[in-house]
Amino acid sequence: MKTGFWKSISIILAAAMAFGLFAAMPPAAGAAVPTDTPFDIGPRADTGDDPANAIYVSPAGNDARATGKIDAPYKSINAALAAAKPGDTVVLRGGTYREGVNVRVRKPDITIKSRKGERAVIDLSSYDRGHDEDSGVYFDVDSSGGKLRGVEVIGGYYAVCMETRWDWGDPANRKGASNITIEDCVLHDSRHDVIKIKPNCDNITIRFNEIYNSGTAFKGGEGNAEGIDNVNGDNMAVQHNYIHDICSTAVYAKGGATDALIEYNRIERAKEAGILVGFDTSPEYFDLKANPGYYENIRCVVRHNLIIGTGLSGIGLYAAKDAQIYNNTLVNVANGGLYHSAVYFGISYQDWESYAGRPASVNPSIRNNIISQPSSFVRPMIEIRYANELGGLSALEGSPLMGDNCYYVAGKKAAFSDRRPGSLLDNAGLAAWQAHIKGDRGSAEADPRLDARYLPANPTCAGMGTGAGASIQKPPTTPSTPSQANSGAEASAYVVKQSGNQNELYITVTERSAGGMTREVKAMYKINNNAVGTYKVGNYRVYVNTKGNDQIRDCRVVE
Ligand SMILES: [Ca+2]
Ligand SMILES: [Ca+2]
Repeated sequence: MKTGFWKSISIILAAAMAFGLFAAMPPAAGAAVPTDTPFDIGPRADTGDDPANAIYVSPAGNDARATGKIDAPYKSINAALAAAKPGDTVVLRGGTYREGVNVRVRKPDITIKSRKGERAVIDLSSYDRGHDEDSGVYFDVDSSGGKLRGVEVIGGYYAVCMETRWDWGDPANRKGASNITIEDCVLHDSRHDVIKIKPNCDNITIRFNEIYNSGTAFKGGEGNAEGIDNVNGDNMAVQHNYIHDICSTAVYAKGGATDALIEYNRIERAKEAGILVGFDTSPEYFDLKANPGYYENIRCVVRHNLIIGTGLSGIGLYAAKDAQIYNNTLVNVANGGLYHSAVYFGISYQDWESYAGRPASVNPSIRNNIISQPSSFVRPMIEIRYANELGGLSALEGSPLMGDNCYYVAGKKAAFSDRRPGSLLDNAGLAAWQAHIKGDRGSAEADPRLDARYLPANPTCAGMGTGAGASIQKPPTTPSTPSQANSGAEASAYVVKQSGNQNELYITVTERSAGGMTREVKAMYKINNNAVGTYKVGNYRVYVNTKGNDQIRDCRVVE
């Protein structure tokens, strides 16, 4: 697909080559973030004012004479970090920093940020001798509470790495670097993963970044280099990022990662999958007290992502427990042709260890998604894998809870497959699939007619896909924790007047768990003046009375 992004890049490249400027061109610094996305992605310009305790660093600074004040900055970020106390902010002036080693954060609650209106670049594409394993920015085990904001990082083994005590040091303290926020950054051209989250690195928030070109170590060949690779880090939030041109999978959370929230990201051109809920992890990384069944992923929420152009599944589930996959839009996914389906149930092997668990995925909820595929697509929309190895491995236990999805393949019928011997279904149509799983009600096979911003123009798809309804909003400041145990649900609604007799009705159902956590399900319907009706919102039906044209006279969950 020739997107605006590629057009603009082509023009820049042509201009650069014509004028011989290519080598001297400054990094793009997020300029290539596409604007045809129905929610905000990529770095925000405002990195905040300098705090009173700022320690300044400048490429023109001098470590020997530095005070850290703005008129006597450090030259080296690591020298400033050595002088910093917990709670300090290291403010980087514009320009390129080549430390030759990790920028290594060893103390808690340190912020590293570009100065407002300036762009600092940490370039680790060349190394000091013997440091080619170093990352661009390395949050060491004692760096919890750290922040990285508004900085570009080029290269590194990982561009940004969170370190753990999982397998070394004091056995009474296995914690990793936690409560870290990476925001408004441009992170790219790492030799392996762009962002690495190791076990027990919990509460990592990654938002409003541009993340691209992983795996430069592989020089265009096959290799494992994710955009975001999370192995057993809990409560990760990945929000409003633009993640593109990834050498393997754009984002995965595996090894028993719990409560990840992955939302409002645009993922484009991943050679392998877009988002994997779980994958395949060596057994020694699992926390068997919290997760005795060796689930790769627990309670992940994947919603409102736009995923375009992946070689393997747009979204895959591997040994995933209680995953929720809703309101995502998938375009031209699983286009490699050989493996996976658009949404795929895969199998974990966990190193084939006799004691490992490799459970089937269980209790997934997949609803209100749009999958729009070109005529070149040859794989199923959904496939449940089965493997004969290790006594027989099923990718899913029971049937998935599904509904209100839109499936479309240009010029062809959508196909659905279940490879489990006890419930075989081979490339069947939607109606046969619905009968097979006794579900996926309310789903349609229809061209969503995605517009220039990937929103469905086909009214059959109202409430489906990313950006549906009133859900185009900023992310919460803290990741929400989803829960399966809903003790109640409340509905609210409002009307937006359109031309003539036409209105848009936005409905939100807020689920409350017994533990007090909340989760929202949203839908939008085109209605006429004074409409009264019952509307589907996720798995709920909500009665709304709009008598008085745009007034909400009554709004309640009826089932
Ligand atoms: Ca990896
Ligand atoms: Ca954990």
